[in-house]
Amino acid sequence: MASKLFDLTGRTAMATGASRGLGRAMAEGFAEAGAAIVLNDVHAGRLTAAAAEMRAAGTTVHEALFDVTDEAAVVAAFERLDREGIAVDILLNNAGIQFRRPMVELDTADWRRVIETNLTSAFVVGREAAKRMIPRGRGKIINIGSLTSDAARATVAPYTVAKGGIKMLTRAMTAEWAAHGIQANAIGPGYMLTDMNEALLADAAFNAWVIGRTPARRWGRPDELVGTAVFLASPASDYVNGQIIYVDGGMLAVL
Ligand code: GCO
Repeated sequence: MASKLFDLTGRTAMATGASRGLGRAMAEGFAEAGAAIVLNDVHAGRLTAAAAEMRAAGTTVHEALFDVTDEAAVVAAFERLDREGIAVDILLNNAGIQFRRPMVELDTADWRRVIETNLTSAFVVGREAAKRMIPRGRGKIINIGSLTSDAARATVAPYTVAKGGIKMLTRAMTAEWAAHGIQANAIGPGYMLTDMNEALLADAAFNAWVIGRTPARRWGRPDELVGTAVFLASPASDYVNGQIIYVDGGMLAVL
């Protein structure tokens, strides 16, 4: 019984910004559960290398090189998948950037860039995926939020606002698409050991703060998101809609 609940055999999952880090770990988790992968990144070299590594591990990988902030490129990528007969059953909206700067020193252009990459892209890619999921009467959309979907930290305002928007976009997707058999949910990772957080990890004071503020007393590993991601991508979550699940070592649960 359990094996069927979490089985992704026969399904295809698109993961954006997934040649490395959290997205790569979750894409590999989907593959482990049986899914074929449409692997997206904006960096050609990273995408090619990641696809080769995943194929070497036995995964069916379709490479999808596009910038999630380029609407025309997103639309063209889905039209290409249509032509190739590749249906996206599961969408992992993972692509995102971080930009740390106090608001009084923040250029509006940098604000816009973070909002576009971390939030607007999830709408655009989600819309293109949903257009194709609705006629099929089923689909899974997993948006990657953050602790900052619910709590703010100084110097990361555009990221915080975008990730708060991800939580509400997930609910907006639910409002419009749940009746069509699409389950849209989000994952809020805690402080994870990724390239994006390299500068934080190297900062002894910040590192001490994370360890002290996290009940689990440690940073999370990218692979620790896989169980939640596979759950939200699988039949096990067919009646779960509009939720954000924090995988954060308990940080948001305590003062
Ligand atoms: C930061 C970090 C965070 C984490 C993550 C926490 O600068 O505080 O980059 O944003 O990456 O989003 O959930």
